[in-house]
Amino acid sequence: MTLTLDPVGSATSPVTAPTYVAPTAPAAGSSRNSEVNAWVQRMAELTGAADVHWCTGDSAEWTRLTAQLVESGSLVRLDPEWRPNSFLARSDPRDVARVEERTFICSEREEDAGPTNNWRAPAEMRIQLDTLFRGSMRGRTMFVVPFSMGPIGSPLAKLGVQVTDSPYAVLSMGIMTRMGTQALDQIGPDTEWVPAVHSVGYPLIDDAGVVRDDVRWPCNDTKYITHFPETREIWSFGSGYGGNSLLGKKCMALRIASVLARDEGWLAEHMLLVKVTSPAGRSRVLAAAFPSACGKTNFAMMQPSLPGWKVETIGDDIAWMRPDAQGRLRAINPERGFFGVAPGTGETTNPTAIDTIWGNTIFTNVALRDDDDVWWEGMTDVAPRHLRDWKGDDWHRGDSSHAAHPNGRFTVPAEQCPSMAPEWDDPEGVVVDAILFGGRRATNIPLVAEATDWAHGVFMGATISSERTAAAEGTLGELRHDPFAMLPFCGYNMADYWAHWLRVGRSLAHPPKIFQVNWFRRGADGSFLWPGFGENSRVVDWIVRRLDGRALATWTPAGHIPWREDFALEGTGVDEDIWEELTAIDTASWLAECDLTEQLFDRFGRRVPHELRAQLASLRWKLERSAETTTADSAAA
Ligand code: GTP
Ligand code: SPV
Ligand code: MN
Repeated sequence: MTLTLDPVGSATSPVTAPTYVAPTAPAAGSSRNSEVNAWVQRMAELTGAADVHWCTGDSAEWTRLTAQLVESGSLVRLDPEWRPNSFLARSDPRDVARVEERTFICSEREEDAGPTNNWRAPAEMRIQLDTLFRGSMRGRTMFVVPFSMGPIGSPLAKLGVQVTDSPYAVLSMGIMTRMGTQALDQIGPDTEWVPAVHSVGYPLIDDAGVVRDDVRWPCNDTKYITHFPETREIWSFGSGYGGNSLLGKKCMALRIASVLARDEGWLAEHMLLVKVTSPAGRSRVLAAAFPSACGKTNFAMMQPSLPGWKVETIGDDIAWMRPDAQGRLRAINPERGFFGVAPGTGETTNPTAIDTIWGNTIFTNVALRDDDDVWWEGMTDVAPRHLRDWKGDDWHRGDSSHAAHPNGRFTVPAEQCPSMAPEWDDPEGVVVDAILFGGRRATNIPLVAEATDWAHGVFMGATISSERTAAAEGTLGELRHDPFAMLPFCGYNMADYWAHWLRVGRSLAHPPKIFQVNWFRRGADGSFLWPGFGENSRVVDWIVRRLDGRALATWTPAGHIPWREDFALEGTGVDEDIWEELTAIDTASWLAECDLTEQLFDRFGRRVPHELRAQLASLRWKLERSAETTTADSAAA
């Protein structure tokens, strides 16, 4: 096969130096687990890496790697007074987001991947991967990155080892996971661990021994993000960006973990986790699934506008939830940092994130100010007069192009977030009281609705639709089904996943209540009807009072929505007319949506749980029979 040797940046002319010598085998024995050592050795041989470095995750390693990357031009050191120990990375413009079209689930049987995943036969993919990875790290260091998803030693945590030729991925994994010696020490001779192989696919020496210089952001036009659910392996080739390369995140903590969770009776979810405390001092934990770039980080760090409320952060992207001995759902955040969307993050929308990223942060694909700090759209109301944009080009205020890429991100340790709940790294996790499902919907979906029971809640999750964002390659704004916000992240057949959710619900003596929310409904003029952000605390207030049996609701075919007089609207500027628009359930468009749901279900054929077919039938029946009926009921249901 031929690698696409397609350089970016300037200094790329290859120099002929036929001095390539096969690397010597790495020192074995760095892990107590002999399989880890043997695998590392095999990967070094396969990739032809020049040397192997076992990462410790300590600060000396960070200092050395960042200095090397600054030296080579891959990172820009930000002004140490404004932004201490912080760096800007600019990616290849062709490598800026997850690549769903290039993401594969390689289960033995195609139907186990299901119609919403790309599938390849494992044997066929292995041949492909062998070709791609053979020699892919020539001239480079292969880093061995042991990591724990979840607090070290937690009964809910899982271990993995990533090998990678990207020092940027090493640094990012060091922020996003418990990485290095502490994780490696957890892997004993019989411990389960997930092998994760990553190469940017830009060797510095080709098959003929010709040497070439490195480039600022090495990657390859050929990309494969592949998962083997049966053997629990990850292989990722060609991209250095985000979820494509930080393999602990989407690949391990969602795609592989969802399979482990199915087999072991728990849930691996694309959800934020927050602890909310009412003015009366009672705390509750909410988990919420919103699709990529639809407000999880914002919600997780919310500064409530409602007096007396407190929101504390536990996680902003992934939750692992497991039934406990008391029949409650217990959750941990398996990550230890945030990989947050930068554009739109500002003093008014997310002041907590702004406080969090004071230093020790890697910024990717945002703009650089003349004083060596960062900027992006939405950080301040007025842009600086002059910037270097995310590609490194001159940018002037008023230019029509984006200064920051819409999927530009910050990578920062969770410990720096001032709103972290003390329980955020509790190895035992926290008990979840409510689950929210949301999407980016201009129409139809009300501000908030409560499911009548678990099965109805699962139906709400299964039927999430959302407008596409810049978090993945694809058509922006296009409305698509994104069940449970897991469309790109479920490692097996989505219909089986729905059945698993129903099963877990049945196993819980105290299941969380389920709600659907939508901050993104728009009026006739196209503007958002709901102010969002800190004002979402009003929805939290209603939800928590529902949990306590202290809030009034109106029955609709779509679930129970707030009784307006019992919803804290004062001060939002939302008047009665806007409220009507925000909460309207339009029969005709809901019936049309039922047809789309049926089409979605039909893609899965007989694997769709009958409970969900029954929910759809019941929804249609309710819409047809009782469109205009509204009755107040009390919460005590
Ligand atoms: P991933 O990290 O990609 O999984 O996404 P996320 O869900 O954490 O995304 P994030 O919180 O960074 O979402 C960012 C986008 O949502 C920005 O465009 C925000 O302006 C927008 N957003 C967040 N909360 C609200 C809200 O309450 N109302 C409105 N209108 N927009 C919001
Ligand atoms: C998402 O797209 O949902 C993310 C960013 O959280 S990435 O890690 O790149 O997948
Ligand atoms: Mn995400």
